[in-house]
Amino acid sequence: MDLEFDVGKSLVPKTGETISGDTIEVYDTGSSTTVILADGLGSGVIANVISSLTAKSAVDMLDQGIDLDRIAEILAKSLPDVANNTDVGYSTFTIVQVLPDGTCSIIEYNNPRTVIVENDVITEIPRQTFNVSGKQIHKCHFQIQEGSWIILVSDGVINAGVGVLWNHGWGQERLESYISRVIHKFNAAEDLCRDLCDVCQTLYSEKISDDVSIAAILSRKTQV
Ligand SMILES: [Mn+2]
Repeated sequence: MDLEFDVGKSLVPKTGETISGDTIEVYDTGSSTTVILADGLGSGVIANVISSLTAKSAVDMLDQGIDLDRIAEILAKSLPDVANNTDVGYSTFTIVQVLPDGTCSIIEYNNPRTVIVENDVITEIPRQTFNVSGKQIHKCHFQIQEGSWIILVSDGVINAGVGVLWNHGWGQERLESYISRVIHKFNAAEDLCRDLCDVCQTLYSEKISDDVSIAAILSRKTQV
């Protein structure tokens, strides 16, 4: 069965900033769709430059035909260690690639866990962890079907409501249980991204303390 992918994205900068420090890039070749979400350390222009560089170099490498594992390795090697460099050129990233035959690959480096939804139910796919230049890279590889969702979020989503509603913010579990409650209402990726951003803004009580960004992929059967 051939699948096609509806991709949406939504970014809301930290309150007081005009530009998000997160970057989402979508790269579509017709034979694969890749979404990259990078979160640059800090906020505003400097964070944006760093996350753009990370996401755009991933796109450049895809364009050159370099495979995902190698791209993750190159990115991880080129990024500084956050523990040693407090403000220089650090970015996290998530890369999700889907193919028309349903093959899905996820690579995560220091971003929140990508949410996978199949038949409107959150699915846990175990990740394998690899060490690249002292950095922990998480990977998984699995098959999706028609109607599956893959949702990438920055930590600004997980932190929504921090110190206001909850000590540690919305959190991965509450985010996932929210998604599992509402996902059946959505049939466009953009609409889900916008809804999640709206919830984050509400949880932050309109004072967003970290860039919020969400990308979603919805698989559909190819219309013949
Ligand atoms: Mn962040």
